[in-house]
Amino acid sequence: MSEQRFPSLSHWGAFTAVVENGRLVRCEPFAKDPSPSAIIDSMPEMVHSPLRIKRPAIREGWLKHRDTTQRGRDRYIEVSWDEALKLVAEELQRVRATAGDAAIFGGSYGWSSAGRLHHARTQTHRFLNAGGGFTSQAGNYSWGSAQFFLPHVIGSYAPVTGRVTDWNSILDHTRLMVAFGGLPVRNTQITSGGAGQHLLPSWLERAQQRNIEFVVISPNRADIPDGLRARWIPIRPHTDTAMMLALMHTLLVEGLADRDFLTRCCVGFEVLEPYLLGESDGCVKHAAWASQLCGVEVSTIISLAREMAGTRSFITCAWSLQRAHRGEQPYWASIALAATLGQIGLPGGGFAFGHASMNGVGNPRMSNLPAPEMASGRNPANSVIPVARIADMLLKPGQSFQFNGKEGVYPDIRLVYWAGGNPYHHHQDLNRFERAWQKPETVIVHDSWWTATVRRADIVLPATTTLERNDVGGSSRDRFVLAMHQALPPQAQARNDFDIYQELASRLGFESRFTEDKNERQWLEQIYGGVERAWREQGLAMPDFNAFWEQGYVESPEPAERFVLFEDFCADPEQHPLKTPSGKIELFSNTIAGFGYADMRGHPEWSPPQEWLGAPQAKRYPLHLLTFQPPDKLHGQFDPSQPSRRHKKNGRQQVYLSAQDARARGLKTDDAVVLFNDRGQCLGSLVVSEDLMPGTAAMPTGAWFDPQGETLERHGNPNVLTLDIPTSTLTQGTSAQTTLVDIRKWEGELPRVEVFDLPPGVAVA
Ligand SMILES: Nc1nc2c(c(=O)[nH]1)N[C@H]1C(S)=C(S)[C@@H](COP(=O)(O)OP(=O)(O)OC[C@H]3O[C@@H](n4cnc5c(=O)[nH]c(N)nc54)[C@H](O)[C@@H]3O)O[C@H]1N2
Ligand SMILES: Nc1nc2c(c(=O)[nH]1)N[C@H]1C(S)=C(S)[C@@H](COP(=O)(O)OP(=O)(O)OC[C@H]3O[C@@H](n4cnc5c(=O)[nH]c(N)nc54)[C@H](O)[C@@H]3O)O[C@H]1N2
Ligand SMILES: [Mo]
Repeated sequence: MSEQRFPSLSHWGAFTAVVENGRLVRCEPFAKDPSPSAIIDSMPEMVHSPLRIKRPAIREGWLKHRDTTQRGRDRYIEVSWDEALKLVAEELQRVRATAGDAAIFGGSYGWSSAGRLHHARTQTHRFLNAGGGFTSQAGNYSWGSAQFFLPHVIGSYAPVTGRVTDWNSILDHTRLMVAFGGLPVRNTQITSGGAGQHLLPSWLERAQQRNIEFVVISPNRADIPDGLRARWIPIRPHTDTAMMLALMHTLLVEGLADRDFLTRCCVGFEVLEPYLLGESDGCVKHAAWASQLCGVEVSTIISLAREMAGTRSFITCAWSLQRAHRGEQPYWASIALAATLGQIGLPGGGFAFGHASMNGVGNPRMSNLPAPEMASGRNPANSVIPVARIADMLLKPGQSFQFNGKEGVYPDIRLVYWAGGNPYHHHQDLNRFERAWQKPETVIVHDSWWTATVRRADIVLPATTTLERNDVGGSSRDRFVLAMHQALPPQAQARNDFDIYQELASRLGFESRFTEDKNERQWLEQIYGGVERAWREQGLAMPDFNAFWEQGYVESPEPAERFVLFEDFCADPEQHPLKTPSGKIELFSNTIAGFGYADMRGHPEWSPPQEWLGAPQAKRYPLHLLTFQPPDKLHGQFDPSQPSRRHKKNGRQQVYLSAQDARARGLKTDDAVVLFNDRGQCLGSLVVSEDLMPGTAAMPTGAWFDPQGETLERHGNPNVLTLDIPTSTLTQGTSAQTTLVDIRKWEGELPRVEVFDLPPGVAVA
């Protein structure tokens, strides 16, 4: 058969799927993408992987006697779709009838697909909503702390979603870009919903041509992308707040603070100022004070403050800074620092978040153009937990919790339903999570591959991949809407999540409520129609659905105007107030202070996180482990593929350590090592790095969880080590970056990694 070509899209970019004889043979990057991601090259291998789930399967212990303790250790029995769906329908009915709708946990957090119709999490919510409701999850692991925190300070969380001063404004006006957490281009391969273009490399190249200075403040010099001339200021993890406070202190005592801006556009500086000067707590936040904490030279802090005040400077903070215990503080402090500099609202000045956390941040794009969207409906059960509190919820039913000024109660979960996410990838302290995962009576998972979460489900349903169905995708950070043509028939017995839910809804008597009597094509037309209408209202010529589908994409023009965050507000705060209680930037928040939480005052402050290099535990575990995003894949997706395996040695995930720390432990590159703390141990393969600040270790996330016995993880999944506590009482985000460990050489034979074998009972063909 001759070659067939289909336009498609993933979170790592748009591409053409090339199919020969019913097999995906390669993915060619979208012609308009100047820097496509190599992750597309893993797709042929993964779509046809032996680790695909081929048939529905039921865990034996659960099937025979409703066991909940052997998840992850049991055999599977492959069954027909009819039998599997019958069990799922019965379980849903039973739990709703006996324990109530909120006893079903369907938060189903995770990245699913770029296509918006077949986005598994959305369909899970739609289905569970239509059936009576469920317990859901609020926020995300990405920037979930900022999401609930920033509205108190700046009236919105839009700047953390990517709606920040655009790169054109930076190119023309910024002279100095200060990046806390750096600009790791590897992360900008990805954007949620998928993009037509990857642009950060070209923005950085142009910035370089214009001699914009870059300062990267990070424990890891590898956060400076290849080819970028940048000054590296190594900093101890989690101490950015101290450095920011000292930068502010310097501005203040040297008469460089913009007092006009602080009074015109902010409230609360009268409380922050005495704190900086040490008048309110007896501790002056000068550079020498900060230097002790953050490890940055006094003179470096002072000269950076002067430099920032002396030129048009722009501050950006990686999302990782808020994925940490007290992660709100560096964000609040960076806003306060930018306010003290008085350049917020000026072209190329002020602050932003996540310039290299995701593709498209600061990408110029016309406002008011929605990306394709699919609604999930209303949840009648009205039960929600903060996303990262899942283990607490399962372990402590009935216990109350605080969240953003309100009290909630953890529901008693009997059934967990997950499609499109991988909690054994994303959650912290996985040994604790293993205990929590035994609590529910029934766990149902749809996925395409036998991931660690699937291996801990009672009922496993095989889902199609993106290439096996039609869809529409796109991101609010990108100018393209992209058609996703079905390139392959469903593999083995896989079904679309939508079709699985339709069939279940039919068995449960609410099919029309779920489908709204629309098939795939009608839904795609509706999703596209939403975009089409909004774009036309902005005066854009939009093709109709058929023409769009034929062409494969539509592209909105580059905006004529530059976007500068808070330009209107800063020009006239009375006319264009922020949506904060005061209408201004809140450097002191009465709302936050009014919550009375012990772990958060009303203004940005240095307050040590539970684990960091200055904590008492650092005597036992003297390395701060940073778990960065994997360069060769998205989270745990495609971990079995060759490109991902190439970043492992002896099958173990690589872990980076400074030469000094490696020497002190007698370790060298390629040594098998074990990382450990009181929560667990995982194996890794050592890489001695010239880039890491002593006292830190770095390991990417993404290795499929593969435990042996009670605490050893064989493969290199750092989430057996991470701390499962909230960022704060206020936002309850994940503290994934807050982790102390030590590392030693692994003695003896390396256990085999087994997570890439099919589980017992599952047939190969
Ligand atoms: N230590 C540490 N942990 C972290 C982080 C960190 O920085 N450090 N980062 C956190 C962050 S920011 C995030 S966003 C999370 C990510 O966590 P997740 O989003 O849960 O991770 P993924 O591996 O992307 O999981 C998505 C799953 O959906 C499946 N899937 C994809 N498409 C479909 C589909 O169409 N149907 C079905 N049924 N399934 C599908 C994939 O196969 C995959 O198993 O991890 C978090 N965890
Ligand atoms: N290739 C690839 N790209 C991805 C993803 C992926 O899985 N793969 N995931 C995507 C997702 S869902 C998200 S949310 C984003 C996340 O985007 P980020 O949160 O920005 O990504 P990270 O890699 O966790 O962190 C960026 C850098 O911050 C530095 N850092 C960590 N802690 C500190 C600190 O306390 N202080 C300072 N100054 N620096 C610190 C680390 O050295 C790290 O390399 O990435 C997205 N991009
Ligand atoms: Mo994320």
